[in-house]
Amino acid sequence: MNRLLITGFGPFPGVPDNPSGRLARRLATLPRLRLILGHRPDCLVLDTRYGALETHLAPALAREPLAVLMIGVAARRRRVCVESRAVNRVSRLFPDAGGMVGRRFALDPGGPAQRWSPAALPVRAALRRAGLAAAPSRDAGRYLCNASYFRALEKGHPVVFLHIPMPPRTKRRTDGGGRRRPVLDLWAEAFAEAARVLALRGRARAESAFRRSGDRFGARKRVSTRA
Ligand code: PCA
Repeated sequence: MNRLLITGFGPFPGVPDNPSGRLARRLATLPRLRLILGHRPDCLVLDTRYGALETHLAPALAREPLAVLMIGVAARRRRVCVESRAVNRVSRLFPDAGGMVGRRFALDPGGPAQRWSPAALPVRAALRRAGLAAAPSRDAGRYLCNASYFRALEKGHPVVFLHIPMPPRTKRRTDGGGRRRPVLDLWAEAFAEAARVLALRGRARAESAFRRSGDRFGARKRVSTRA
């Protein structure tokens, strides 16, 4: 059975402890999410290196996940942001965790200028239902988050990228029931609702692909009975 894939990132220059990797792991092991999905999602914490897109992200995408929920940190944002597009551009200024910068200005010189995620809108609605006032964004930057999103959107899987701010220093916030909770826990719970919505879209996509392949099979069968 195809599973949901959750990704986060490891450290990079200026961010020695990346909360997105921790949040991805926390979300992937959330018992409630396993219950909602009916399976334990896969989790991939990527090295923040351009090379990791080829060596780690591409093979995970080739295993045909049901859907992909991607998480990265954007230290200057104040709210969780739902990214609706990735652009075919890469920074040549900011080195990755291995000291490399983008070699060209385009991620894929033959590719489209941008890729949109149709799932961004329903995912933002899901986060809001879960009590998280996430903001929309059309700018995932020109660094690894944008590059990984551009790659993941290529094959038409339901994919959404969520940028999180740096968790506040106090690290605790009051939840709906008035309890003080670590911010990452609150985000993980809201992200579970986003994961549910993505997985539903993934199942609908898989079912329609299955139906289309059944139609083709039926058509072949009709031809061969007549012959
Ligand atoms: N944030 C960076 C890359 C890894 C991460 O967590 C970005 O916004 O591109």
